[in-house]
Amino acid sequence: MTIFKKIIDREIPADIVFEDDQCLAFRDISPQAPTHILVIPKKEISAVDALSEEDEALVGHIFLVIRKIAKDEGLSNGFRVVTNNGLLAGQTVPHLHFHLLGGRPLNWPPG
Ligand code: DGP
Repeated sequence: MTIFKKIIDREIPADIVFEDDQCLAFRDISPQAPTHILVIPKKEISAVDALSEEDEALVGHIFLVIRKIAKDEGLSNGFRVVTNNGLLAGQTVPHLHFHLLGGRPLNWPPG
């Protein structure tokens, strides 16, 4: 069981900003920008490369939730959505998550 599943199950606390039947959003414990929120499916999917066709609507739903949270956070001037997949990308928690980053200029390319 990952730490994110424990957050979903309320076994460990998190600063939750949004929840519905399919997903949960909470502030990252180690924020890299003034707004740094993780949006995760409640379904235990380890990473992008573990997605299957049945997850298509779920991922679309998560992006609409990201859009809503970005609005709520006042990120009208821009924001970034990042998903790390696997070792070389630096994924540390094997539960699919989308980083929503904003509130400062974001450099490109990323590291
Ligand atoms: P990644 O490197 O893409 O796997 O990002 C994992 C993120 O999860 C990282 O930015 C830190 C965050 N994180 C890890 N453990 C916790 C936790 O217990 N609570 C919260 N809120 N965030 C966590």
